[in-house]
Amino acid sequence: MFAEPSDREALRFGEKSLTYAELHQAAGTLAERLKGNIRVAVWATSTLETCVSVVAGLKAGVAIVPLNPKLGERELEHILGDSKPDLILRDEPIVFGEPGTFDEPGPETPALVIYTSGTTGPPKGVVLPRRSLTSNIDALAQAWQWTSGDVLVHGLPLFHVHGLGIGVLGPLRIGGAVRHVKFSPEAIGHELATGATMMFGVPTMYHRIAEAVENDAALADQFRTARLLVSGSAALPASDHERIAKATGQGIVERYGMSETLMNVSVRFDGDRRPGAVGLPVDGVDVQVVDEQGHDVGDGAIGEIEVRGPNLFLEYLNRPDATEAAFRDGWFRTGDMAVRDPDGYIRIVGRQATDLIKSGGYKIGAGEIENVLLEHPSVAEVAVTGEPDDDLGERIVAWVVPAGEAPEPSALRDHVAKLLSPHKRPRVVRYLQALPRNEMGKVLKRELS
Ligand code: MLC
Ligand code: AMP
Repeated sequence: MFAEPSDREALRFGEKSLTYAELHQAAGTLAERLKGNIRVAVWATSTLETCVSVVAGLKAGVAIVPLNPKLGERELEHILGDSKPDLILRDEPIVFGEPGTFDEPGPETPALVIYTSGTTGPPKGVVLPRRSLTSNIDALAQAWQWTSGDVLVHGLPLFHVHGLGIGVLGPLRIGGAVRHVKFSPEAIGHELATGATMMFGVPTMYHRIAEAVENDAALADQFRTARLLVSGSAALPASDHERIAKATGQGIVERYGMSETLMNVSVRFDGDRRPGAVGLPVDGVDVQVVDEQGHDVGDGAIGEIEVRGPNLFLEYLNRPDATEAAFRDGWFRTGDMAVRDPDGYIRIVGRQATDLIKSGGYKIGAGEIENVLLEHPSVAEVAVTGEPDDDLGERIVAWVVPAGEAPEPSALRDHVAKLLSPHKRPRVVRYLQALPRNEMGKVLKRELS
């Protein structure tokens, strides 16, 4: 699964780094302790220690459940209750003992359990087997001409497939390096100017880079030196794509993925970097764009994306009902709507569910926020929607019918941040006397804008 021990640098977080030899030694030492467990949760702080714990789990054939370090109490309780980890690690001290030898577990062995929001209810645990990761990283290496000579920089969180699945495990399999930074355009630019060759980011990060490089020629030059900038997790606005290309000469490569599928579609390194398009299916992955009956809609028409291939997850943990509902005739139904151009390029145009919000690249279910807001004593009724936002893509809006005197918006924001996660907090709170409803009593969210 991982590149062999050597003196090459594998990981760097600030001042701290590990070579491949050190990584194998540290992860091997911890793996001895983890052997025999089924699932181990890791508080996914942005640290070297988190990466070593994840690699140790994978060496030992244990499934890792990464936890957002800012997880609120309600969401944490759900994830621990659902995944029942045998152990929970947090910034586990790195010990250089024996690297040990470990048999490679079978390809269907669970590797990661990633919690992701749905339209209703609490997040579901996406169980990704080892072959999803290995096949997908290998396909991306080919698509992006990604080699052991590459040094990847990013500032993504380590509890999702973007930052962890491909942003850490990618370089560690390919044999290149990853440098992790606290995100700012300047921190990324500095790394690109001092040896990093490629960057991963969500569109919010590229929006902030676009703003920064337009006003700072020296920073723009740092981005100019990159071999490859990749965007994903949400749609990259064509305007930000063009602003960055103008200021830095870099055409951003966009790719489309999901927790359940890893990366399905991408622009190739030597492909046409067309703003608004995510490119072609990666090697080994079948993609179709279908109507409601599951028939291909043909080029130029809007349909739902369905996916098939070795990249797919095994199941939603403890949710056979949800797993079954996610597939049709062996194809995984993404819920994303797209158009295929005559040359096969895919353009994502939206998603089926109005109750799923993508904010800063995080997927957030309206239902989970509504449920916790209803627990607040000052909230009588509530509906949560996503509104277009230049920076976040979408911002979370809570439409509240107060019980008595209207609460401070900050009280409601803190309530959600504390029970769920800070990124799920409403950025805007609007008060109403009543929610628009149909005769059945269902809230008409499309009328809230
Ligand atoms: C603010 N903060 C609060 C708060 N208000 N904390 C508690 N309570 C409150 N009321 C804190 C935050 O915790 C944070 O702290 C800081 O204020 C700013 O938080 P934010 O406003 O949420 O950050 P923001 O500036 O919006 O972040 C932008 C961002 C972030 C782009 C850096 O959204 C991000 O990292 N996005 C990446 C998401 C991602 O990886 N998605 C991939 C999913 S996988 P502090 O200390 O943190 O500054 C997927 C599949 C695929 O989609 O295809 O890839
Ligand atoms: P998650 O469940 O957090 O893994 O988010 C997956 C979702 O992110 C997908 O279903 C898409 O809606 C969205 N997404 C990921 N990449 C892109 C992209 N390049 N363009 C548009 N949407 C994207």
